[in-house]
Amino acid sequence: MNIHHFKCIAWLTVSLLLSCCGKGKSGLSAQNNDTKVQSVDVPTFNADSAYAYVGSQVEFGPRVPNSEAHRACGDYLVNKLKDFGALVYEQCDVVEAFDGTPLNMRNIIGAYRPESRKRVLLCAHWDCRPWSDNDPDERNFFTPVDGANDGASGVGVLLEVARQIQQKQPAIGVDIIFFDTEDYGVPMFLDGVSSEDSWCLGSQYWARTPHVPDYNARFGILLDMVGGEGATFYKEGLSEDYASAINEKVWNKAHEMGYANYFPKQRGGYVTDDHLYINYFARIPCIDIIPMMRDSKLSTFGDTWHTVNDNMDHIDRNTLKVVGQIVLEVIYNEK
Ligand code: AHN
Ligand code: ZN
Repeated sequence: MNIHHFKCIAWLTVSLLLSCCGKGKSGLSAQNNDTKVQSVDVPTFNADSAYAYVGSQVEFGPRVPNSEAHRACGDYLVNKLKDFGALVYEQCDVVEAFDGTPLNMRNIIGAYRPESRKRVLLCAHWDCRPWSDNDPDERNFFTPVDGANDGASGVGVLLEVARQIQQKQPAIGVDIIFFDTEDYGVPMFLDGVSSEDSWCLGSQYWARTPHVPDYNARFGILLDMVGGEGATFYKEGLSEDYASAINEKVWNKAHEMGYANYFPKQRGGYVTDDHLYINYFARIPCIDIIPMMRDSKLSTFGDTWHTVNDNMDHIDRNTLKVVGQIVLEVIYNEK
C-alpha cells in the first residue's frame, strides 16, 4: 500500500473536548479519539449510527429464541437490510436445543451484488442468551442477558456497514449474515452435560445448508462482542489455524490505521463460535474478531459477559468505530 493512498485524519480537537466527559458513552460522539489513517475511497464508518442500531435491538428486550422480542427484532433486522438495499433471505426452521427445547430459528441474510462470484462474508449472531449464568450473583442465573455487546454489537456494526454499502458499493459482492440461536449453549450451572455442539445452532444449520446452493466466498469475518469498553482483540486460535492469511490481512490493516492498541499482533485462546462451522462445514476460511481481556475477573471476554451487566452502559462507540472502520477498509480494498 502506497503512502499516497492514505489520508490522515486527526481528531485532536474532538478528543480534547471529550476527554473531560468520561468514555463518551452518551451524548457527543466519541468515535475518534485516536489519530488514525484511512485509505481514500473507503467510506467513513459512523459509530453513532452503529451505536443507535445496537440500542434499537436492546430496546426490544432480550432477543431470546421463541420470545416476542426475538420475533419483533427479527422483523426489524429484515426490514433494515431491505431498506439498505440488500437482497434479503431468511432461513426459518425449528432446531433442537441441548435440552430438547424446540427453538424457532431465523437466520437473516442480506446479499449485495448477488450475481458476483467474488464475495466476502460478514457475520454476527443476533439472538440473546436466556441465562446470565456467568453473573457473580446466582439469583441472576435465570435472567436473560440484554446482549448489548453479546449479540447486538456485531449486528449494529454490520447494519452500519450495510448502510455504507448502499451509498457506495465495493467492487466485490458482500453477504451479511445474522445468525440465530448461537447463544443457547449449555449453561454453566449444569455440569456434566456435554456442551460443544450446543452453541451456534444457526451457523451449524447455515454451514450445512447455505441460503443459496453452492454458496462460496473468498473469506468470512465474524464479529462477536465488538462493542465493549476497553476491548482488545487478539488473534483467535481457530482463526489462526484455518484462516491465518485473513487474520494477517485484518491485523495488518488495523496497524496501518493506527489501531494497534486494539489489535495486538499476538495469539489468543480458542473460542467455539460461529466461525468454527463456517470453516468446518462450509469450508470458507473465516476469522472471529472477539475480545480477549487479560485483566478481566469474570471472563476473558470481559466482565459483562453472560451477566445482567451486558447492557448499553458498557458499550463504547470507540470500539464499534475501530472494528467497523477496519471491516470497511478490508472490504473496499478487495478487487
Ligand atoms: C463458549 O463459551 C463455548 N463460546 C463462546 C461463544 C459465545 C457465546 N459467543 C458469544 N456468546
Ligand atoms: Zn454469549
